[in-house]
Amino acid sequence: MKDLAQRFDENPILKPSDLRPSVEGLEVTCLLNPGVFRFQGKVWLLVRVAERPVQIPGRTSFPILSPDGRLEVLEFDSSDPRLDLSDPRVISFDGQDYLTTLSHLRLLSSDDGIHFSEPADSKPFMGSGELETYGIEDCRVTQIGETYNLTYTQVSSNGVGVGLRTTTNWKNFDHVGMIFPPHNKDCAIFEEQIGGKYYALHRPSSPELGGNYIWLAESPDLIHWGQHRCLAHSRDGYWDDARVGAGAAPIRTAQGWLEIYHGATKENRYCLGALLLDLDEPWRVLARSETPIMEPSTQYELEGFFGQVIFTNGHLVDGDRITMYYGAADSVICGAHLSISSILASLDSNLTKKAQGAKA
Ligand code: MAN
Repeated sequence: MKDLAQRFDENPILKPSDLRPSVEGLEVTCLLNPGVFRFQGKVWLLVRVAERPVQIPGRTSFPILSPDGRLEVLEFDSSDPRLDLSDPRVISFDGQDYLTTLSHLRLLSSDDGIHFSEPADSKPFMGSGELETYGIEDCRVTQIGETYNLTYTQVSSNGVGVGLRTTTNWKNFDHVGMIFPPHNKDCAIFEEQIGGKYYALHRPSSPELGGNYIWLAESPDLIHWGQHRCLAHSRDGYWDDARVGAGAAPIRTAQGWLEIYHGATKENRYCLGALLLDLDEPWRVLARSETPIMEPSTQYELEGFFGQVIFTNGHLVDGDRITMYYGAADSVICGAHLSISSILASLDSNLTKKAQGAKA
């Protein structure tokens, strides 16, 4: 099937050199996976900014935060046999895992949705407390009424979980805390209640028995989540055979909730596909992409800090048109337009069993 995305001619729209480091001594290494929302007539991106010290040959260094917010730099001899640098995103030293970069979130705004800049008075969102010492990542922004709900990945030596912060004015924030404990990420809250309950997609991992699957949870208050149900497995022999995870909030269509999700192969090739969920019973998967709706193909998607990656967790919807923002090759921010009706037409709805990932 052909790729359905119309990429912006201006791509990449943001690259690391466009932003200042958050503190002197660090470099902005990558820009990734923005949350997206409208506020006060502008389009806003909540971009993940990954930083580390400028690397000195023969040394490997990376920052972490102390629970009280101080920046510390850990440094190792790159030839130390206890060091495993096989994945550019993760460092393993003597059995202890770290990230090679420390991520925070930064707000950028735009009048046209293409040219973004950082308002002079805006402050970076840093990790805080003992659950965010390795940073915060990949924030989904779901507006419900006046409140913007920010669900993001909290990383620390305690594990990887989902945090919630809320705001109505983007100046004052309520740090609600961790809503899905480790190991969990890729949490997208629905923009409206269904049958009086809030719903969220999330992605726990159970590597020994099970896998990296998309789940659905419900809540009376956006804080306490239960009634967990597994919606979509990774699928052997498919483009999403190793892991799947939700993108941004599902889009309400006449046919059902349309969710754009990422799927990765065992070789870490990240593509996008879609799930269609029943409007009233969102735990019922009606259809799923047999083949990707968007796959890495341009030079900026194929090559970078971690190549062959398209990862989205933010979009805007105007009628049939989705303006989607995404991280390419874990390096730069890009945009693309997609048509809801074309995605729906591409889904195979005779696949309910396979859609849920049931083994044939
Ligand atoms: C994980 C996440 C994302 C990242 C992809 C690809 O799913 O950490 O932030 O973009 O991997 O590296």
